[in-house]
Amino acid sequence: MFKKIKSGVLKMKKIAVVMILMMSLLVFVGCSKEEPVAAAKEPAWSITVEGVRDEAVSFTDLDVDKMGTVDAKATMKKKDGTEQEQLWHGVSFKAFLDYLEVKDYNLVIVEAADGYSKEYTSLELENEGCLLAVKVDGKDLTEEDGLVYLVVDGKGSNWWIKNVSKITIE
Ligand SMILES: Nc1nc2c(c(=O)[nH]1)N[C@H]1C(S)=C(S)[C@@H](COP(=O)(O)O)O[C@H]1N2
Ligand SMILES: [Mo]
Repeated sequence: MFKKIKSGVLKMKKIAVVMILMMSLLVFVGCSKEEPVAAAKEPAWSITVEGVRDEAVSFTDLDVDKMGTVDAKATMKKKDGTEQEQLWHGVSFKAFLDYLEVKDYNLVIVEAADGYSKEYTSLELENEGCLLAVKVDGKDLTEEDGLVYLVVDGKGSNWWIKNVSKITIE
């Protein structure tokens, strides 16, 4: 009689354990099914980065989403001698270099989709006012503005690059 009750309790315990295992398996399968959907999100823009790995790597808005972004006031010296101050939002160039684990370099070449390009030194780029920007004065940059914009505080307009498409680190 005692034995029967005891084995009944054991049986229920076994069933409970099996049910918990099955439920966790279902949850696990459910989660792993959803992950590839999230990973398939298409980037809005992409920058080819050369000189950091053996092969070129892509840096996109999805990377920016994973990083800490900042706001910075930056002044552009215009051709007519006036200055324009705006509030830019994006990742600092220093944060971009850290993200890609770049330690030593001599020169950075930043190139735009239209072929415009310029060379920079660490002095120009590792300044708080140097960003890869995605917003200006609270507004998302449009395709016309150039979706990702190299902001170089205090420099002339020719230093600022719209639609950055390639960064080469030497
Ligand atoms: N992608 C891209 N960025 C660029 C240029 C360019 O030709 N292509 N010209 C540069 C120069 S020389 C100037 S003076 C400014 C002009 O900026 P604006 O078109 O907003 O006046 O953009 C700078 N950034
Ligand atoms: Mo210019």
